Amino acid sequence: MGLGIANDALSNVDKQKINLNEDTLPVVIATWDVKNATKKAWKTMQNHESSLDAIEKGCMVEEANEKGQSVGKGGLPDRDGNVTLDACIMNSKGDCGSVVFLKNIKHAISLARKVMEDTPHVMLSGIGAEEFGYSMGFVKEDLLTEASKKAWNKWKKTSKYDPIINIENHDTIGMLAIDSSGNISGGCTTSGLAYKMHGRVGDSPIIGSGLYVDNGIGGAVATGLGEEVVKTVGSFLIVELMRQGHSPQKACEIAIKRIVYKPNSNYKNFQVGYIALNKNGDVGCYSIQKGFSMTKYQSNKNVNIKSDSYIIS
Ligand code: SD4
Repeated sequence: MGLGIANDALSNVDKQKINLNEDTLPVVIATWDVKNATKKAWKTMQNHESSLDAIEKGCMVEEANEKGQSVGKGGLPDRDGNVTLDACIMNSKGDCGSVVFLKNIKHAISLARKVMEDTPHVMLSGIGAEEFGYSMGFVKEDLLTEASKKAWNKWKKTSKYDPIINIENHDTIGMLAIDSSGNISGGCTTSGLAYKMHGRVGDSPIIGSGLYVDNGIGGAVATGLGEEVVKTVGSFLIVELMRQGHSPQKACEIAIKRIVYKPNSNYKNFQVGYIALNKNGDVGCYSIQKGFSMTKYQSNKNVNIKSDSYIIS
């Protein structure tokens, strides 16, 4: 692998150094079972669009899917009934954009891209992010669906904040893609943890925690209890482990163990899952609890792969 190569358009020499196998590209992977999203992303790259376009379009599929109660429209609200979204995106040049605590705009991933491309900043929050969205032509809409309102009303009977492990096997969507030019991009979008405190922001929009991409090395994304990912800067850690020569699989395993082995870690009570992709198109995934999975679209095959986990029983 070409450790430390951080370029955008790779020369043939660089391609040789990193064993880039164009026969197996493009590749897209995503957290959980999201075949419609990976299909959209892969077809976008087949259409000679960039990995960045693939990430945006792939993530948008889940943001628009009202049945998914952890992303975009239909996401479960905070404890006061507000649906607030977090998202970030990173391109192969190392640029990134992020929105946090965003209300009323469904496609948080697209707004994160606008922050990256059309502002001098990396992160916009709350009302500022929302107003920027309207100025860019995004539409205001109520993100709380009847189904999510019903779930919130039910939750209010006990009001017990207890993040659910592996919510409906389809959670925050984190996605990584490498296009046929060998350029890597990534994105992450979520409505965060259900019934969180108003204003809470998780790992998903935080570059280095929920997502990190280094075009010379690879990328990683996280899902699960964001507070625990932030404490170990999980995605950056995985990319740095790959830089040191670890495979994506091994890097994900080491990053999960970093959480598990923390003093007084109560890892048995929460889930964190990572997926990673390196410059060769090799992939990996690992989680604390059973039940996590990754979807991979490569060589015309769109498959959901069950993740190994630290806890096996
Ligand atoms: C968060 N990591 O807000 C996200 C949400 C998630 O399982 O992945 N939930 O902490």
